[in-house]
Order: sequence, then C-alpha cells, then structure tokens
Amino acid sequence: GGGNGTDSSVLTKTKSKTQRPPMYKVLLLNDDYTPMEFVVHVLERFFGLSHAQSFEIMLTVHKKGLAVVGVFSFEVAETKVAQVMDFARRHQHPLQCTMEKD
Ligand code: TYC
Repeated sequence: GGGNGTDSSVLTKTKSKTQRPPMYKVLLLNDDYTPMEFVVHVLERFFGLSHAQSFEIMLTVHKKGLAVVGVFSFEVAETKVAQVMDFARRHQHPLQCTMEKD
C-alpha cells in the first residue's frame, strides 16, 4: 500500500514534512524622482537595515531597476509594503514597493 501498512509486499515511506508558511519577497522599484536619501531613510526606518546596507540596496535599485529588500511572511510583507507606500504618498514621492511569492 501507500503508507507503512502491512498489506503489500513493497514498503513505501510516508515522509512527514513539517509545514512552513509561504514566504514573500518585498521589492523596491526605481523611479526618476524619489530622492536617494529618502529611499535610504525608508530602508532604515521600515526594514531595520543599517545606513550602509540601506545605501547599498538603494544604489542597486537605482542601477538595476529593482531589488529585493527582504523576505517575510505574508502578513509582515503586506504591512511593510503598506507602510512604505503610505510614507511615500504622504511625502509626495512616487516610490513603489511591492511583494511577490518567493
Ligand atoms: N532613481 C532615483 C534618483 O535618481 C533614486 C531612487 C532609488 C528612487 C531607489 C527609487 O527605489 C528607488 N533620484
């Protein structure tokens, strides 16, 4: 049989896989208008990154068009995207932040 029963001649293992939640990448997108210092501040403030890490990611986005800022559970990723989008909107910058399944 399929499990570890006694009915068939061939024994097959039923592997118990520990369930892990799906993870989501949070992405930052480049634009021509948001000031570099603003992006660095966003990364420090909402992602707990150091100034050096934040500057590095900001430059990657600036040069490549986008970068992964971090990988989080759905709920945490959703919250960070909303925080960044709201903060950018309040400061009238077109900065875009989004998420996708890892
Ligand atoms: N390209 C912007 C500029 O030249 C800087 C920038 C970097 C904007 C990263 C958005 O996610 C971004 N001022």
